[in-house]
Amino acid sequence: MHKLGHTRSTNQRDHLLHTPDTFVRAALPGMTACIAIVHISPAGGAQFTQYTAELEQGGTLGATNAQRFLYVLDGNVELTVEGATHPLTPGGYAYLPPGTAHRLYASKTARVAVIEKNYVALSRATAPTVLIGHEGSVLPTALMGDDDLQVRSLLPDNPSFDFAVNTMTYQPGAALSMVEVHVMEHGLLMLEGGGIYRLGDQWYPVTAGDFIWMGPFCPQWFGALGKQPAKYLIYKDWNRHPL
Ligand code: UGY
Ligand code: MN
Repeated sequence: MHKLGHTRSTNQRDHLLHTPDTFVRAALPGMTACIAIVHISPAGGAQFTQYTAELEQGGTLGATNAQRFLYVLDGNVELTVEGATHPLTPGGYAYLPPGTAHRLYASKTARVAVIEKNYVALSRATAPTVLIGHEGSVLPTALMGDDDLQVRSLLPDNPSFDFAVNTMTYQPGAALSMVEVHVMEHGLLMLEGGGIYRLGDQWYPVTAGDFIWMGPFCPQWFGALGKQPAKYLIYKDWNRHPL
């Protein structure tokens, strides 16, 4: 049905709300039976790239020279790396250091959140090694003592990583305790539920399936609405000096 030019999507200097009605799909180099929805990239003002890869059964992702983080949203994939093949189900994730040879193959139709970032080295730390995990085995911590707001850090607390990826789960009515303004940027995919996101000077209703980019210093706040928990996957650059 025609929406007469209306959408919740908006592209502002310091934030982007990208809603499914505006997604445009295109294959990226090296993809087979796979298509990408690029949510944000350096062309949009970010220092990283995030896309959703939609794979048909038998589909594969292309290669990259950057670091790559994968989080399975739906379906089943197999990740072959360093001579072993790892089946990944929804909630399964992987971190691949820059230039790691690997193959992501969809054993069933699948959707995968993909984050790519050029690695910023530290003089006394080498790039991290391959990591494969499942969100279900990551212990949550309560954000600032609020048991209704649980954070799961999918990557280890280790300065060799130059980014972090977490999931955050809000019980209905839970909210960030403050408006955050910080140097890190975020890529955020709403996985479940919804609520109101403050970005800059605007308040946006958001729901599962939406993507948000927050640039450095973008004022941000979220409150969960509805009768089910709201949950999102959130990227941030991390562990590096701002200069
Ligand atoms: O990690 C964070 O900065 C997180 N609390 N931000 C957010 O949820 N918008
Ligand atoms: Mn934040």
